[in-house]
Amino acid sequence: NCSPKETGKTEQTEEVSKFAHPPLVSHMFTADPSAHVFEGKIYIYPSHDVETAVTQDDMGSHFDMRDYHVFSMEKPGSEVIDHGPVLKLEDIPWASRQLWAPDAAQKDENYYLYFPAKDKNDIFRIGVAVSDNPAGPFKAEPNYIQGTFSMDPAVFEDGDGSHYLYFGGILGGQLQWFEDQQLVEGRKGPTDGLPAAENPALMPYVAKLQDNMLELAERPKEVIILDQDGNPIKAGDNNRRFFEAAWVHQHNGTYYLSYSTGDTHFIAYATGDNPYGPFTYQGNLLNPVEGWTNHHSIVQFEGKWYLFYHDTEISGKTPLRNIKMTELIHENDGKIKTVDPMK
Ligand code: FUB
Repeated sequence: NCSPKETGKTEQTEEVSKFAHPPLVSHMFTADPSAHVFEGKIYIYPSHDVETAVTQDDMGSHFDMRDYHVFSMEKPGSEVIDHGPVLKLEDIPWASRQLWAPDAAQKDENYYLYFPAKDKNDIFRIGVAVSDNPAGPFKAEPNYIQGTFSMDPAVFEDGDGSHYLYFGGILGGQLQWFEDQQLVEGRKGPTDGLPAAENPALMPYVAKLQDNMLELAERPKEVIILDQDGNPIKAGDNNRRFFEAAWVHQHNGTYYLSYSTGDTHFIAYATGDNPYGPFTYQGNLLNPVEGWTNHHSIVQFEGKWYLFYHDTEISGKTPLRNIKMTELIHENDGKIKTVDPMK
């Protein structure tokens, strides 16, 4: 890749990008893309990253998002439409700050936006907002979903029409501050309550949603991720243990739980035979992206599977991300071909 100066030529040469896929949105910063097919189109529900005066810390306070936009595309490769702000922090009665990674679901004539935010006590909870249109606007329920804690909600619709809410994330996600699903007094720092390296890692949680999609139908259960020997992945196994960004999809009768390994920056996946797990670790489906966080979703559209993810190609800064997509290949043996986000 030579510049005109080096070659002595004057004509413009095109920079060769080191990134494997282009940003989908470049007029604003977007991250944590949760994609779904609604009404025959691809809808994307991402976080809306913004510049902030809040100082960076180990709890992720600098991820200071204040609203959500919804995007749609007719099909992969077509124009990405920004449907504008669909839910704002000031319109969520129980929330105080940090609108992190959302997800959406549909039931009957309504669409539901599930989102994490810190409550008035600065504890992450998961809220829900409702619309009759996948492009919003969404109206928040007056309170967060009772029984939820931590962040990164993802809703999976099983073949029988049941919806399952997955959630949780460690460090900035505060999962380590809860024991038996209760907040432990005095835990304040990012590592307070983390298990010792030789103990089982903290796992995401799942609960079936009520028919009204606004409440949990049961007490959340831990989603256990096992190694190939049938033992829970250990807290010190940073290359494989759950950190945040749980996502579930089903392919050929197998349930796939994928998630970010956080400080080792992979999107790993594990397989099981039902939505509750246990799931057995299989490998990585996405290698580290540029930027610290890695967060994705997986959706099927017209017979092909797509991975949505983000990196920091546009800004070069971790809290100012841009969403991307690419095809995802399930191999004949059920494994997923690892995507490399860099060329
Ligand atoms: O966008 C804020 C947080 O960063 C998300 O909730 C995490 O999954 C990570 O992507």
